[in-house]
Amino acid sequence: MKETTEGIQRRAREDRYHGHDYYLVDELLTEEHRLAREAVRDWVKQEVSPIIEDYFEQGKCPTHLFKGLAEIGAFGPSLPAEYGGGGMDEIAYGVIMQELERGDSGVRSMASVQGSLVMYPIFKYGTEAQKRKYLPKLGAGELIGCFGLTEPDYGSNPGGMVSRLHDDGDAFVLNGAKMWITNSPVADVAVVWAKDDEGKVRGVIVERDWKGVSAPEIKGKLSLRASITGELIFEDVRVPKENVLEVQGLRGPLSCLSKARYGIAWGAIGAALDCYDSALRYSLERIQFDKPIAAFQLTQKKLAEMITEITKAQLLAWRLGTLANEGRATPAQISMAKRNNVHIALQIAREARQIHGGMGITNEYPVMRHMMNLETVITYEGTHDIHLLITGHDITGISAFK
Ligand code: TGC
Ligand code: FAD
Repeated sequence: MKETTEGIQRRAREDRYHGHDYYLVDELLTEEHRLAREAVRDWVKQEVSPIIEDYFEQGKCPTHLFKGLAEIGAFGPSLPAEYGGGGMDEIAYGVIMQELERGDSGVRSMASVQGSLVMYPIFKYGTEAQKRKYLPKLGAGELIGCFGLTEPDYGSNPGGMVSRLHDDGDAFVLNGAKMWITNSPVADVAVVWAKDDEGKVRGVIVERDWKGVSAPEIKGKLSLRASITGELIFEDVRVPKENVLEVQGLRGPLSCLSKARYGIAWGAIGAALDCYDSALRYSLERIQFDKPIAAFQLTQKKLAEMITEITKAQLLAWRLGTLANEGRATPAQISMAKRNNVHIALQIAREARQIHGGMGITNEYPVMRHMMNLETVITYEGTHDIHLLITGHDITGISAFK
């Protein structure tokens, strides 16, 4: 029986997502990966899908989800369990990010920042005392963290940063400002990168309630609206030396970015899958000229190209995951996957929106939200063009940044 437009609209907000696996990539996953994915998919259907459109519309971060994200093991899935992580491998980490971003890129961001940009640097470069003090609480969602690298005048070029750590005996005095910091207005701790008196980049753990720290929210975002973004302002903040991380140079923050970019390479496939899933279903249900629009060649071209790009991205992510598990994934390989997978996700979101016609611009369907979110994802953690230049540098040996 032909379904009415009203019927389609009523059912649109139900989360009827199921995964798509054209090349049977699932067979390359372990039982543990599949179990992790099912658990996160169920959680997203129960906790994220029913609320996300409203939070996005209101421009509010669903901060109540931090606890649930901790419970499903989304914070540092591949970090050791004794330090608050999930004790799983890099593919499990990727699969979890994919399911979260299937729900919303902002929710995936909540997990990426906490796990890869706050817990990871403390795990990798922290002293034992720092690890014991911060990691279990971060892993449990009892503390919220943020990562301060970008500055108002230094985005793609973080090496130019002007924030300063001045040595003052038993403490460093931190001055400067960070911009575009995910979670900063709600964070309890921040991993902050600034230059010391010798001009070397150093990382410090800063607590929100220390004197001289403020974190005003950045308003007016039309993308990633269900994620909270702010500044970090430091005015003569005394950072005890016990809160300094044991790494020097730009490779400190950039190595954390590698960890997070890897998660985004998987995550963006989730947003693409949700758009494809919605477009495929809509095209089979929507009747024009007495036929489902899926019967038209032009619609089939869009859908066929979507699943082709998704399949290629899934294989890229899986191979990257196996290399990461062996400790062989290079930063440039991660850049290639982040760039490609976010790019195809954004293209798929745009095509899916077309397939939904006018309904595609409403929040009855997830595609426009994903599309708007992906404009951030293609910019943060290194822009689309910066990742291209990283590949260019890697294959030619010549840096074209400067
Ligand atoms: P360059 O000379 O190339 O490198 C300096 C040192 O760092 C090493 N390195 C890396 N190490 C590990 N992982 C990586 N990905 C690395 N990339 C570089 C490099 O080997 C070198 O080490 P050493 O020991 O020889 O000193 O540095 P450069 O100044 O020329 O810059 C290179 C460039 C442009 C690629 C880099 O600055 C860059 O990636 N820029 C993009 C900035 C960026 O991605 N910012 C992201 C901010 S955080 C964010 O967006 C979070 S969003 C969170 C969310 O909500 O999900
Ligand atoms: P710019 O660096 O000014 O770039 C503008 C344009 O110039 C881009 O198209 C870029 O590709 C191009 N460009 C720059 N340099 C070159 C070059 N050498 N060659 C060719 N083209 C070039 N940062 C954090 O530290 N922590 C966070 O938690 C965080 N969260 C974020 C959340 C959101 C919602 C957003 C939007 C950003 C976030 N960022 C965060 C910052 C993000 O990483 C930066 O926005 C990004 O790195 C780009 O920097 P920029 O915005 O200053 O752009």
